[in-house]
Amino acid sequence: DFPSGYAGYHNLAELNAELNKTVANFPALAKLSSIGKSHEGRDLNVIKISDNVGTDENEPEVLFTCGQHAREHLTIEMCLRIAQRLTSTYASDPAVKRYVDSREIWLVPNVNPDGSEYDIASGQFRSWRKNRQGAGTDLNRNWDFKWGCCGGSSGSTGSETYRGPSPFSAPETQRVRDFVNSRVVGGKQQITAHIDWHTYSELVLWPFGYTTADTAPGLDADQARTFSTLGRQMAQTNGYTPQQSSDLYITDGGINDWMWGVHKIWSYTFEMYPKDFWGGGFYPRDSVIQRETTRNDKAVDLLLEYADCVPRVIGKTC
Ligand code: 0X9
Ligand code: CA
Ligand code: CA
Ligand code: ZN
Repeated sequence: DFPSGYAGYHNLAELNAELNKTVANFPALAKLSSIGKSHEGRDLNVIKISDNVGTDENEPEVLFTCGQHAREHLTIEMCLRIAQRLTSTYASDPAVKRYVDSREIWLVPNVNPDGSEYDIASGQFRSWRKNRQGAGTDLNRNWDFKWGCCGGSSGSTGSETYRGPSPFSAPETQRVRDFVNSRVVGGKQQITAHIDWHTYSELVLWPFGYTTADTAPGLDADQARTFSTLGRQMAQTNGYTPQQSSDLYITDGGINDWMWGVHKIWSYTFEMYPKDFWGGGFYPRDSVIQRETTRNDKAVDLLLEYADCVPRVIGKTC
């Protein structure tokens, strides 16, 4: 389990207990289900939050994914906060009520449960990043858009950025892929916006990651301007640094490139607290959880606000 100083973090059983509690307390707003199993057979849970949660309504859908990287435990707390805030403040916060009533919000609070449990199993952090299939695959290099194209991943099994033997070789990326594909209804992808949560560096990142070019086939100048305008607005609310993800470094097979390249979902990566290694790196103390998750409330609200038509942020209509 988590070492001392970290007991405020939720291990997988504790996370699931909290999600179950949320659903029990707000059955009209929250619904929990499994999108399938991890490599080691753990459930990959998704929680949906909306009014009339049992009905697939014609509302823009928004996705949040957490924990692709095992050691980035603060991101699990971020998804948990989003689920808890959108339900527990629904009755008291008119803005939250407006978002929950007019959007369908999906959270996959732990995309890599095998990895995160392995990271804490000995009682001392193992600094584990990948899933637990063989020597481990970096899930954020395993997505099938420009997979392995551009030197932004590794073909060596032992590497921290091992892309896997083939695109979607990891059951975890397969299951999230299938879920997102299942949200194409009547030929139209229902999910319009997405944040994939990571740590650390305090960054807001957007596609493409495979190329440093600002525009590319499937990403025109208006779309690039839309990504950067909303990215900068969100960064203004939390003090993170906004940039195209490839300005940090090239990645290929990443989740944002697939979400945008294949589904035209406005997909961001947030790299949370701390800014640097000296703030605790991947393992900041549990005392920062409340502050550093709350810090992103306004950015989350902005994404929900624009989810009906993200290009509205640059004055365009949909
Ligand atoms: O390398 C990653 O997958 C992400 N950083 S992390 O330290 N959490 O591993 C960043 C992904 C964003 N994409 C690019 N930088 N191209
Ligand atoms: Ca609804
Ligand atoms: Ca719907
Ligand atoms: Zn990460």
